Amino acid sequence: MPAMSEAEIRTALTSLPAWEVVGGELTRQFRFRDFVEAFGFMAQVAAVQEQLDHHATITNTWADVRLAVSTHSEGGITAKDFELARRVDERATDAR
Ligand code: H2B
Repeated sequence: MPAMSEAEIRTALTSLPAWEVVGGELTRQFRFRDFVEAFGFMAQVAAVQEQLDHHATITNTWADVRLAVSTHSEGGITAKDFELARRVDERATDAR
């Protein structure tokens, strides 16, 4: 799964409006009602990551969760990062 070009990334981002590219990674910030909701979400993200064998950097402060993902083996953003983002968004219904 090769790294995507900037044009390919721009196109893919149109279907994931909450995500943006920061520092060469696909990123999104989530805000939940409290830490318990944030942690429950992170547990779901962990399961998705294991299913896909693809892992984001997860940063948590109380009700805030930030995900940042790129494909290390390709040195860039690939379709697999976007697949993870889509699967995560399905589980973030309580986020804003
Ligand atoms: N996650 C991410 N984000 N990039 C990778 O290249 C990657 C990964 N590689 N998770 C996987 C695991 C690899 O190390 C295993 C052995 O498949």
